[in-house]
Amino acid sequence: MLQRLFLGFAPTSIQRQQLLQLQQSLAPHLAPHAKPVIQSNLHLTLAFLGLANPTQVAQLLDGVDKLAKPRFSVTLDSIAVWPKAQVCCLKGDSISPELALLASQAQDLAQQLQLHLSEHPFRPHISLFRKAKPSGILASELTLKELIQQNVIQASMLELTLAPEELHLYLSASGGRGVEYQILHSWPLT
Ligand code: 3AM
Repeated sequence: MLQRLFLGFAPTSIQRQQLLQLQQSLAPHLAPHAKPVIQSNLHLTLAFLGLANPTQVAQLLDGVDKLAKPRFSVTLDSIAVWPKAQVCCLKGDSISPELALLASQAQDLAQQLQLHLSEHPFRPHISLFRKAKPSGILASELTLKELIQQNVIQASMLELTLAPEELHLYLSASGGRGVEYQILHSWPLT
């Protein structure tokens, strides 16, 4: 059986609430067909791995066990709509050496195991809406600060900093309620 997998990090429950508020503030500025990511699915992808067979899953678990998994923090402070992916996301531009190491190791492991290889360099982001198209005020990338100045979002949120304690292996499963992400395995960051 093949499983659709990715490695990523989870926001805290307080951050999920903040992200929900952000979605609510941004929704009126996106076309109606843009679909908010459900709260339980909000995450930051380290590496999308695609479909893995049981042997690859076993090798992946073993491979991630052996990686250096340093703690890091990443600050997300702008909103972008990526036209090709049709995603509206909260993103950051600054990547610490620890996060860069995690991302490059994940890509190396994906390559070794013949899993999906990303065509883009790692871009830290949390997807907020799918099927989103750039338009209106969201036609170009704006910082949260600029969105506050333009009264699009509340003044309470200038940025979001994730400092995860764990790296998760997620299963992306399609069911009656749409796509749901399930944590299959977690590793502490040290
Ligand atoms: O929500 P984000 O962007 O963090 O976009 C998908 C999502 O990432 C991405 O993997 C995460 C979990 O589904 N994804 C899905 N299919 C993909 C593909 N073919 C993909 N990324 C790259 N190529």
